[in-house]
Amino acid sequence: MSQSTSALRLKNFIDGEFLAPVNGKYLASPNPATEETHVEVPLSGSEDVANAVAAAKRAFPIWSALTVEERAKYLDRIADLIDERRDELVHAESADQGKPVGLASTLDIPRAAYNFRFFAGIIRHELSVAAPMNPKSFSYVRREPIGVAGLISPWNLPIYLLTWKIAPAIAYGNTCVAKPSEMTSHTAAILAEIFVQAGLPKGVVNLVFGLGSEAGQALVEHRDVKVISFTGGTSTGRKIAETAAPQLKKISLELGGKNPTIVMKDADLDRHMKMIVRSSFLNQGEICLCGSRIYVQKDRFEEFVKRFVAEASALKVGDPAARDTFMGPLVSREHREKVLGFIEEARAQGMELHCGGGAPKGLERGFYVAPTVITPAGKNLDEKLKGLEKFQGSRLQQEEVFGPVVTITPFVTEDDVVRLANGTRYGLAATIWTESLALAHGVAAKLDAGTVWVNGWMARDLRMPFGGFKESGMGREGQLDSVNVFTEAKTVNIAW
Ligand code: TXE
Repeated sequence: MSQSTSALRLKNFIDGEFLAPVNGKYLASPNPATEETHVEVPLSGSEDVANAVAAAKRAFPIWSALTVEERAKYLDRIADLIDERRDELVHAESADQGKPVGLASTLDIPRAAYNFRFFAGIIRHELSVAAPMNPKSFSYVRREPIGVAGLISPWNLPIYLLTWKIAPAIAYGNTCVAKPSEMTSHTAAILAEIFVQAGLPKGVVNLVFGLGSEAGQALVEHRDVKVISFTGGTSTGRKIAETAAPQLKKISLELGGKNPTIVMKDADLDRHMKMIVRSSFLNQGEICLCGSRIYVQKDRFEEFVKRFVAEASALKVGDPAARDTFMGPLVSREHREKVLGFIEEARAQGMELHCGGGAPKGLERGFYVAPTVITPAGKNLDEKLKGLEKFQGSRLQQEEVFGPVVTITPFVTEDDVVRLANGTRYGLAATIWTESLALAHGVAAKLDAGTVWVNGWMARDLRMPFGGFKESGMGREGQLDSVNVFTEAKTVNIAW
C-alpha cells in the first residue's frame, strides 16, 4: 500500500460520479516491466459497494424500460468511443498488465469495442420463441432483465473480459456493478470516462475498485445483486459459488484451464508450428485458453521438441511498449514467484528443461520469465514414455501455471492421448493438430473441453457457447448463452 503522489490515483465510478473510496485507502499497482507504481487503486469496502448497488438499483427501472434500439445505440456509441481512444487504452493496458502493445492494439482493445457492437447487434436481431398450443391458445417467451448484475473480472485480459460482461448485462436491460482485478484497473477507469462521454444514464454501469476479498466479496454477498458473472481462478470461483448458494443467486463462472494441445503424427508442422507456439506463449501464457500440455505422437516427438524449442527460444521477450515484442513481463512479482516455483519443482523432480527457466538475460528488472519448455524425465523417448504416468500426476501437469511454461509429452495411441488430455480436473479448451478429418472429429467428440479447435487456436466466434467442463466453470456465455445469464425467461400462455 502506498500514498505516492506521482502515480495516477483512480476513482470509483458510482452513479455517474468519480468518487474516492469511503475509507480513503489505496493500493499501489506496479507497472510489471519497471516495477514502479503505475496507478493507485481504491481499496473499496462494503460501503462503496452498497452505494454502487443502490445507484444501479435506482437506474434499473429507467434503463430496462428503454427500447431495444435505444439501448443498442448506447452500446454502439461506447464501441465508437473505445475505437477513438484506442491508443490511450493500448498504452494503459500494456503498462498496467505487462502485455505487449502489439497485442493490446490487435486483440484486447478492438475486442473490447467489438463486445459492445456484437451485443448491440444481437439485441437488435434477437427473436423470442412463440408457439401455438391448440387452435385457441398460444405461448410466447418474454426475456426479462434480472436487475443489478455483479461483474467480477481478472487481470489477464482486463478490458477484454470486463466488457464481455458489461456489454451483455446492459444490452439485456440490467444495470451493473463491476469490480475489475485490483492488479489491472486502469483501462476500466478510462472506460468509466467513456460511459460519461457516451451519455450513458447515471447508475447503469458502476465501477468499484478493490480487493477480491473485500470489494469482490461484498458484491457477491449483497442481497440486491441478483446475478454474478465471474472470470478468474477456480478456487475463487468455488468461494463465489459458496457465498452465492444460500441466496440462490444466479452465477456464471468462467474459470481456469490446463489445456491439452494434441499433435497427431500426421500434423502439418510446417504450416502450424508458429500457431502452436503462439497458443502456448501469447500474453506470456496468461490466457485461460493457452495450451500448456502439449502431447505429441511418439513418431514425431523428437522432431517436434527440437522445432518447438527453436521457435520458442527465438520469441522476442522484452519491453512491452516496443512494437516488435512478443512477450512482456508477468503481471506481478507474486505471480512470477508462483510460476518460477513450478519450474523449480520440475527441476527437482528430474524433468528435462529445454529452454527458459528464469528471466531472460538483461531483463532482471521487471517480472520477466523466458518461454520455458519441459519434457518428462528420461534420456530418450523410451525412458520418457516409461515415466509417463508419474509425469502426468505431477503438479506441473495437473495445476494451472498461467505463465510461459509448457510441457511436451509423447503418446502412443489415440486412446492414450484422450485419456491423458482428459486426465485433469479442468476442461476449458483443447486443440488438435492433424490432417485427418475423421481423426479430428473423433478426438474432438471424446475430449472434456468447452471449446476444441482443430488446426487453429483462439478463433473466438462470439455466437458460440463459451465456458468449461468440470472445474473450468459453470454455465456458458456467448450469443444464446449470455441471454440465459442476464435474463429470466417468462412463458406467457394466452387463450381466447
Ligand atoms: O485470480 P482471482 P488471481 C487463475 C490463474 C491464476 C489464479 C489466481 O491460475 O494464477 O487464477 O489468480 C476477484 N469474492 N486465473 O488470484 O483471485 C479478484 O479481485 C469475489 C485464471 O489473480 O480469481 C479479481 O477481480 N471476488 C483466470 C477476480 O476475482 C473475488 C484469470 C479474479 O481473481 C474474490 C485470472 C472473492 N472472494 C486468474 N477473491 C482465467 N480463467 O482467465 C478474488 N476476487
